[in-house]
Amino acid sequence: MASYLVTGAAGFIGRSIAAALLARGDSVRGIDNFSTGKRSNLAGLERMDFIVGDLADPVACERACSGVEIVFHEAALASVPRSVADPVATNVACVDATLNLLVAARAAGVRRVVYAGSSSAYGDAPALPKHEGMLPSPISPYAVAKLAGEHYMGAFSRVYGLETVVLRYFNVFGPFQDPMSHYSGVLAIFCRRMLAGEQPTIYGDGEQSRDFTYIENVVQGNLLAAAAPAAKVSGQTMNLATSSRITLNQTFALLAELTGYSGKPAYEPARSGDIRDSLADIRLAGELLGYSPQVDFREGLRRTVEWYRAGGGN
Ligand code: UD2
Repeated sequence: MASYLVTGAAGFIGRSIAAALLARGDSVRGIDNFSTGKRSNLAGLERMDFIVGDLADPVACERACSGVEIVFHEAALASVPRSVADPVATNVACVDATLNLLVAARAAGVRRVVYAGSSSAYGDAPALPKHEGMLPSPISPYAVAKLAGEHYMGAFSRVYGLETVVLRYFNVFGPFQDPMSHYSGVLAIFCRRMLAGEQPTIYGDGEQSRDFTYIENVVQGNLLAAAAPAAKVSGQTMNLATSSRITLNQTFALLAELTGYSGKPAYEPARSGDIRDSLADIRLAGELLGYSPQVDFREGLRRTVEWYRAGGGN
């Protein structure tokens, strides 16, 4: 039986991966510094060996990697506007931390690291869908930092023979995403506000589009990436998404139906560093992992609204 480490285990995606591993009986360690993760996200994960620690500290990385075979590296400061406000903090949490983790993973004899990449790597070029053969063109400090992490994965695979797999997530949403921060993902913020009868804000004209990906699909992609033969996936980068896109205005209308919100959104100027349109080509993950999304956007949104309605995220 493999032994797994999940970084960012008290965060939205990390806790969801840890829950899936524990549910199938695997042995899981988690690490989080609670910078954006929450203690309440650890409910139900009591069997996880949990460490409070910051990956910017090499000693914490060493402790976390000891005895581990496979790492899911989800820890990050995941927000474009946060990185615009404080690029150095984003760099420390996304780049320094990733390098420290890789060094510790190699020293501990970890076999594989599966990395949470970001669709922001593609930048704002108009060509859609985005496929992995396109040249990265990050436009925000966050996108640069996540892309640097991807390149470190590639280098550790080439130079040291560590097995690495990069999964480029496209706007993940679902239960356990924090709705409280100004830096939270848009769907978490909209769900919370609209269920509370508060007006949501759309930055820009609302015609920007995203390939919103329900969390269950991302968990499935990670489990497949951990299990796939090294010859097929090591050193590879692939999109993880649903390959359908929707505008924010359309999303608002859907959420109005699901939440019963009857007001209109407020419109404010577009945020700097923001990307206009995003849509993934997911054929590579299909070929290399056998990945295909199991939950579509509407069903994912319905489940997500129900989770927040039942008090999740408070
Ligand atoms: C980027 C990445 C995503 C992930 C994420 C981590 C792209 C296309 N996507 O997501 O893969 O790495 O960063 O944070 O680069 N918005 C509003 N009102 C709000 C909040 C947001 O209108 O209250 C807008 C925002 O300006 C943007 C869209 O909603 O146009 C999505 O914003 P987001 O912060 O949820 O995610 P995004 O696309 O920056």
